Amino acid sequence: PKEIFLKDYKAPNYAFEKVDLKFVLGEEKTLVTSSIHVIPKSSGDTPLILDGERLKLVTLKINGSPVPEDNYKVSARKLHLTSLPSSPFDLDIVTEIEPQNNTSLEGLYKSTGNFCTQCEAEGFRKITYFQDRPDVMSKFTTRIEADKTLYPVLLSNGNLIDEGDLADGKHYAVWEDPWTKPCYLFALVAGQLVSRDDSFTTMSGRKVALRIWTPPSDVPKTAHAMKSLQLAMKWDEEVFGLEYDLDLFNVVAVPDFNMGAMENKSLNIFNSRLVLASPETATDADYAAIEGVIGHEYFHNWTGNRVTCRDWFQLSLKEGLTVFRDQEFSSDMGSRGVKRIADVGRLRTAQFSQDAGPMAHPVRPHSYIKMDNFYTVTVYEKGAEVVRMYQTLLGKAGFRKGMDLYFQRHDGQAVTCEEFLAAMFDANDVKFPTFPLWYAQAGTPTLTVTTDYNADAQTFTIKCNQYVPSTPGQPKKEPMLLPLAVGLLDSHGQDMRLTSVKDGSSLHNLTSAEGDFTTTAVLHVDKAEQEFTFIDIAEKPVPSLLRNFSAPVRLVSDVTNNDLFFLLAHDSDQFNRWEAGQTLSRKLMLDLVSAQQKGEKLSVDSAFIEGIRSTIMDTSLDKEFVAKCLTLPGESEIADLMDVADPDAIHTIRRYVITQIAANIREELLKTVEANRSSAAYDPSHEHRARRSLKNVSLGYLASLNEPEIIDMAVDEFKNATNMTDQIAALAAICQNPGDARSKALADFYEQWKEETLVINKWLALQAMSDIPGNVENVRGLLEHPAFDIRNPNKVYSLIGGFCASAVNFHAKDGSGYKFLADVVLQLDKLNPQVASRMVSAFSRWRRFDEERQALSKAQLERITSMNGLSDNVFEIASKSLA
Ligand code: BAL
Ligand code: ZN
Repeated sequence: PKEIFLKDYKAPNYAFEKVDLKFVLGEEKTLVTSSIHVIPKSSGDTPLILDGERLKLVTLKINGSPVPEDNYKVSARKLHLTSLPSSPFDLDIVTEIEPQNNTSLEGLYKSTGNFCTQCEAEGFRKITYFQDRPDVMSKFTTRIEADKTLYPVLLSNGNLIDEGDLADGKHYAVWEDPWTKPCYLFALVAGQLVSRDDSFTTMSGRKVALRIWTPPSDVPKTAHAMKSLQLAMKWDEEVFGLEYDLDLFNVVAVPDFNMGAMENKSLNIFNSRLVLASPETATDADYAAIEGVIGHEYFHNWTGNRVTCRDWFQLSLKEGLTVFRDQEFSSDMGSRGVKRIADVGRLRTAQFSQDAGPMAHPVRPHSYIKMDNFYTVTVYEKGAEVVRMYQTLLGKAGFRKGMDLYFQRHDGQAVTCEEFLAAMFDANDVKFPTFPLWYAQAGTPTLTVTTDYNADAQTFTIKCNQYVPSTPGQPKKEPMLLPLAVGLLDSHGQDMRLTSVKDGSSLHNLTSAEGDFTTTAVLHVDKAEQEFTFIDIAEKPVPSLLRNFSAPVRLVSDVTNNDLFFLLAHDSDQFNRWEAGQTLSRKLMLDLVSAQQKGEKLSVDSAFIEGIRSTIMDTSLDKEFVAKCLTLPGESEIADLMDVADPDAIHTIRRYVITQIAANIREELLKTVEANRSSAAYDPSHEHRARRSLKNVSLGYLASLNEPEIIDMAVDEFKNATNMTDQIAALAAICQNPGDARSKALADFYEQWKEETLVINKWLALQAMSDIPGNVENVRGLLEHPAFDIRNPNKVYSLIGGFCASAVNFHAKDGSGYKFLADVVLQLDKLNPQVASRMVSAFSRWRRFDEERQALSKAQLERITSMNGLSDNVFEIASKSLA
C-alpha cells in the first residue's frame, strides 16, 4: 500500500466550482449523476485525476459530448482524464453503485432499510468519481429520486428547494446548499423516518427549524438530544459569538455507524447511541455523552465546516479545536472539575499509551497509509490539550481574540494548523517559538520538578527538567513550551498570594496594576532545564503543580506522601485535589504489584484508608467528585507505568485494594448507599446524577466483598432500579462474583431488554469485560448469540472492544485471547476494514508484556499481516505494530 506524506502536498490543478448531484435510489442498483463545473487552475495539459472506488462508470461527458476513450483511463482507485479544455468546462459522470451491499459503512450504504452516507474522510469516492480532498470546495445541489412508500423522507444538505411526485410510485426532492464545502461534508438520507421538531432563534433573530429524525418508535427518546442542541447553539453564541447560518438543522440517528457522529453541513448523521435516551434505557454517562457529541457536531459548523482543513494531516485543526469546544460546553453545563478529571483520565489511559507505542504520531501526522487510522486520541484528545494550552497561555479573553481573528481571516477557506497558530499569536501580539513543536513532535513529555524552600531569603524555587522521549521515526526531540500552572498552599491549606517570580534573570510581577493578586501562576517552561523562584514566600509551602492539568505531560515531582495527603484535603484546584489521591493510589498499587511479584505479604497503608474515609465522609464535597476520588486508577494506567506489564499481578492488586477499602470502610459505604438512593422519578440534575454516581461506586466496593447479604442488597437495587444508571450499576456489582445471582441477573436483564438493542449492547459489554477466568469462551459463545451482529459496529465495539479491555482475559497466558481477537479481525476485515483496524489496535502494545506473551501476540499479528487481501486499514496498524 502507498504511504502519503504531508511534505508532498500540492494544491489541486482544478477547482470544482459547482456540483449538481442526482441520485436514483434503487434496491439492486443506484445511479449517481454528477455534473461538475470545472475551473482549470494551471496552464498546459494537466491531467485531472479523480478518486473512485467500487464504482461502475456508465457515462462520461465533457461539455455534453462523450469523452473519447483515449482521453480517459479507469483503474481500481482512479479515473485519469487527459486532453482537457483549458477554459472552464462541464464534466458529467454517471456511475452505478450498490449501497445495499456496502458493508464498509463508508460512502452510500443501507442501515436497517434506510439509505445514509458517511463521507469523511474518503467515503465520497465510493459514491462517484471526484477530487476527494478537503481543499476542493464546491457549491452542491442534490436531487434524490426514490420509491415514495419505502423512502418517504429524502434529505440532503442545505435548503429544500423542490419536491414532488414521479411516475411508478416514486418521488423526488431537490436540496441546495448555499455554502461551499468539501465533499466529505456531503450527506444524503432516505428512508422511513419521523422527526421531533423544534426551533432555535439565533442572536440576530433567524428562526432555525430543528429536526431530529429517527424510526417512529424512537422519537420519544430524542428529547434530550433536542435540548442539548438548543443549549449548544446558545452556548456558541454566548462564548464565541458564533451563530448558525441556515434556516434548517437536521440530525438523523442511524443504528449502523462506524464513528460516533458526523458533522455534514446542516445534516448531521449520528450513531443512534449518541442520540437516543430515556431514563429507563440510558445511563447518566449516556446522557452526558449525547450532550457532548450533539454539541461537538454542531460546533463543527464553524470549526470544520466554515473553516475546514487544507488536507487530512491538518485533521486536528478542526478536531482538536472542536473537542476543546465540546469539553468547555460540557463543563459549563455540568461540573467543570469533574469534567476535567474525566477528560484527563481518558487522555492519560488511551493517549499516553498510544504516544508510547508503535502508533505514536504527532498531533499533525507526517504520513499515513489510510487516513481512517488517524482519527485517534492523539489527533482528538491531545489536539484538544494543545488548544487548551493556547487558552492557558493567552487567557480566556486572549483566546477569544484569537478565535475572532481566525474566522475573520479564514471563513470559507481550507487551511492548516499554522494559520490557527498565527491567528492566536497575532491577535495577542505574542510569539512562542517552541509552541509549534506540539504539532510536529510525537511522544508525551516528562516534566520532572524538584523544589527548594529558602527560609532566610523567603524564596521557593521550582526546578524543571523536560524530556520528550523518542518515538518511531523521531529519535531526537527539542524542548517545547509547557505552561506549568502552580499554586502554593500555606500550612492552613490556604492558597498563598503570589506576587512575583524570577525566571532566570527576568523578574515577572504577578500582581496586576489594580492590585489584584493571583494564587495560580502559569510558568512558561520551554527549556530542557529551567528554574523559577517565587519571591516573598513567608513559610515553606506545599506546591500544587500542573493545576488543572495545564499541559499534557507526565509529571514527576519530589512532593512527599504527606504533601499529597495535604493536597487531597485542601487544594483549591479540584483537579489537583483528585490527582493527589490518584498519585497516592498509583504509588500504593505499584508497590503492591512489586510485593505480589516477589511473593511478599500484602498490606494497605492505614493513612491511605483514612484518606479515603475522610473523603467519603466530607459532606462539603460534590458527590460526583467524591465518586471520582473513590475510583482507583485503571489497570492499564498501572501497566503503563511498569517496565514489563504484568496484567495478572495488576489485576490481583487492584481487586485486593478494592476489597481492603471495602472491608475497612464498610459502614461508611453502606450509609452512603442508603443515603443516596434515587427517587422514583428520574431527576437528570447535577445533584441527582452526583448522588447516583456516589451510591453506585459505593455499591461496587461493597459487592467486592461477596457477602450474601450485600449481594442480596445489590439484587434488590437491580430489581428496584427505576433508571438504567442504577440498574446497570447494580448488575455490574452483582457480576463481579461468579455464581447463581450473577447468572440469574444477566438472564433477567436480557429478558427485560432484548428488544432494546442499545441496552443489549451494554449487556454484551458487561460480560465481555468480565475478569472471570477463561471468559474468552463465553465471549466466543456470545458471537453466536442473536443479540450479536458482526455487521453492526456498536455490537463489535461492545463485545470485541469490551473483551480487549479486560486485561486478564485478553492477555491470558495461553494466548487464547490473542487468537480470538485475530480470528475476529480477519473475519471483520472482509466486511468493515475501519472497524477491523480499530480492533486490531488492541495488539499494538504487545512489546510491553513478558516474553511469552510477546511471542504469542506477535504470532497472531504475523498471521494477520500474512493474510491475502488484507485491507490497507488493518495492514497499516498491524504492520506498524510489528515494526
Ligand atoms: N468528523 C468526524 C466525526 C467527528 O469528529 O465529529
Ligand atoms: Zn469532530
